[in-house]
Amino acid sequence: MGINRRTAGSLIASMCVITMAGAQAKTAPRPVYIHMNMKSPSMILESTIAVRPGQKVVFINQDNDIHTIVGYNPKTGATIQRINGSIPASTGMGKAPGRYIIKFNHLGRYYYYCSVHAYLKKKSGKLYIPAIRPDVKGFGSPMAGVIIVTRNKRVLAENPKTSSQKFLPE
Ligand SMILES: [Cu+2]
Repeated sequence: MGINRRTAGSLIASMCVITMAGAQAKTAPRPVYIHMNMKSPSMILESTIAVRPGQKVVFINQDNDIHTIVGYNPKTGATIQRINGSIPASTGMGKAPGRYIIKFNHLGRYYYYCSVHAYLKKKSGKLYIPAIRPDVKGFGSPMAGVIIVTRNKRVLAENPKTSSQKFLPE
């Protein structure tokens, strides 16, 4: 009788372990993808996205042109050193496109622009905003965006559908 009870106890304990492992796997967030694509009107398909702290953000360059990701403070125009990527051009169908991966541990809004195709310009107010570089042609808007690091489920749910896909058909 005593042995049976102990066996039952350890069985329950091992079930708990399995359940917890399952729950952990479920909460590990998938990366959020940002596609840099000059065919999209904003040049960056998902120019506003939300992620949780620690969740991977993966920039994918789908163009045959190099892009950079430079973080900046809109109030001062200063560069944020931590956000600093350079993604080579995609080399064609069947080849892996260039990527830049970054994670954020702290809540907040992180602004960035591509220094090849945009530059920071001080607006008549006080904020610095990215503007189209005068020497790049065929651009409808500056190449820039914002990453919102949040735990707000409603904000997280507003991500564009494409942000969950690694590769998009060109
Ligand atoms: Cu660019």
